[in-house]
Amino acid sequence: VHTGADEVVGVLREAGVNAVFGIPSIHNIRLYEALRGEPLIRHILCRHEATAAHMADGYARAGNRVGVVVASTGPGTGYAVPALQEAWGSCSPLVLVTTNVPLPKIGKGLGVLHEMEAQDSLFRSITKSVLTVRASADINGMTHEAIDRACSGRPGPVCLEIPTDLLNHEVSGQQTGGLRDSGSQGPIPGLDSAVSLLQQAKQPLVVVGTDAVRAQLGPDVTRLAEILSAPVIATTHGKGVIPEDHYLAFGNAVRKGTVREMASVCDVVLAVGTRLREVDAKRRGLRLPRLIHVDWDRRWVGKNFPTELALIGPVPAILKGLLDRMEQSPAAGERIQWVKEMGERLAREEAHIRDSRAEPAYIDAVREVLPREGILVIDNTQLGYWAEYFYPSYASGGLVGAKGSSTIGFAFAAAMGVRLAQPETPVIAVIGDGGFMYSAQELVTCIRHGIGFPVVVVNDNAYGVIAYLQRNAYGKEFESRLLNPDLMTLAEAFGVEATRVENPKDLKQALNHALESGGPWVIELRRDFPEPPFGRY
Ligand SMILES: Cc1ncc(C[n+]2csc(CCOP(=O)(O)OP(=O)(O)O)c2C)c(N)n1
Ligand SMILES: [Mg+2]
Repeated sequence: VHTGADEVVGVLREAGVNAVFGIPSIHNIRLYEALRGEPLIRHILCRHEATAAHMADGYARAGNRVGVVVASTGPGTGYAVPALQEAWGSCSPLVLVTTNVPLPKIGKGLGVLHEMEAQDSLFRSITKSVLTVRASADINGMTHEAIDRACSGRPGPVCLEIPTDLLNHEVSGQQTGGLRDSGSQGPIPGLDSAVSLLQQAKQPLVVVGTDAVRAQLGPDVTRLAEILSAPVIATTHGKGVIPEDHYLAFGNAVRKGTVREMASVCDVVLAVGTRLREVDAKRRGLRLPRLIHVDWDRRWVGKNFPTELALIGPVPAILKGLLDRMEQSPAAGERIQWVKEMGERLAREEAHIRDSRAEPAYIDAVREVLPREGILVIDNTQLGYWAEYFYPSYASGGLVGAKGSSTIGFAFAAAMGVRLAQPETPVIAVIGDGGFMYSAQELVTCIRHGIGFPVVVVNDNAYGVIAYLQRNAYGKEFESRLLNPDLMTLAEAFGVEATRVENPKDLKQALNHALESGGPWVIELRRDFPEPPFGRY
């Protein structure tokens, strides 16, 4: 018989989903039975729902398509919460397909197996939608709807909850679904005002972020910046939207020194494909003059920066509209001269930092072994923070981080998903000893499913950044030093190759070796990076 579970899997297949990540359970076993019969969808069997969802997140970000996590009622669903929060903050299109107790028992508090009353409320603040199926006839349409909502406009996670009995019930044939066309819209008000503001500016500046990556705005942003002779700064996720060796690319928007000064000298700012969240922009002291904010909706407009003009609607179409109307400004020559001078200043500033700090040499080792289109996946660890400032990204989405929620334990699992979505692209993950131990169990998943890439575990035997904060605030550390297992033995126990390195040269060699092997590889970098770059640079 054709059941609700078959219907879900059929819709996933139709939508082009070719991998799902999850853990089976009594409530979703009918879904697993449907997956068993579906040769076009690969199931990645995970060892925790949080890491499963991080994998799906990495897969979604790198593949620019929906990532699907399969979990089960109660604990299985609950374990996915922080990972969905990360996807939410990072605008990553995920669908969590989960279950609930049988429909007649929902909300009754009967003490049913796995029952979590108001399970849907877990996700209300960290998803675009929670779709709770309550009739078999809705399964097809709501599964389509979940994928559509996750991917349309500003992408983000969606929770699709189906009571376990409805997965087992027979459904009659195909119901209609189909993806909505979310692209067509009327004229965007404000386009002409934006053009004249930019045209008349003495010196415009462009800011890009996560949404510019998701909407693949790179080529159009670069063209617009070139027409305007406007420098481009980026939030961490936006690094590489314009390749960072382009003469208009000025790296992370929150750098002090030249970048900050530049932002304060510019008189008009075009923010496109960035929410300008506090954590990405304002928190580190970025100040913006007259601001034009191009975004999918009004949610973020004026939240952290006073906004002179908001252009709201499909961001790629608005950007095209600006490009169509924009002419080379008469001031372009002068602007280019100034931008080039600022570029030289930034290069001198960086050279000076490189001379006085140890950290950039490790970042360089990673950069040197990865091709331009390679992907670096960073966790919230000291060397990761340094990469946010000093890793030049040459490709949109070339630097993937857990900046949506600033969780730890993301990078290793997310890199697995990245690798599956882009099997031809070299991938490196960098994670701390703290973060790695949230996810090390997935080493076995790498072996089981043949997922190979190097993971650099920066081992300072500490929740290092917390120790740094404690030293700064109280002059003393407390409960931030860690006792770790031997990482070589740990990797070996999982059947994964491992190397220990202590300097940039050996790191580079180990990375090259691991990338050539194509297999999973734990590279333990034994090094204490005692401070993040934020305070100083
Ligand atoms: C899930 C979660 N728990 C706790 C934190 C707080 N936190 C932020 S960084 C950090 C330390 C991370 O240690 P490690 O991964 O070893 O990186 P290091 O700072 O030592 O470089 C902690 C505990 C967090 N961000 N996310
Ligand atoms: Mg550490």
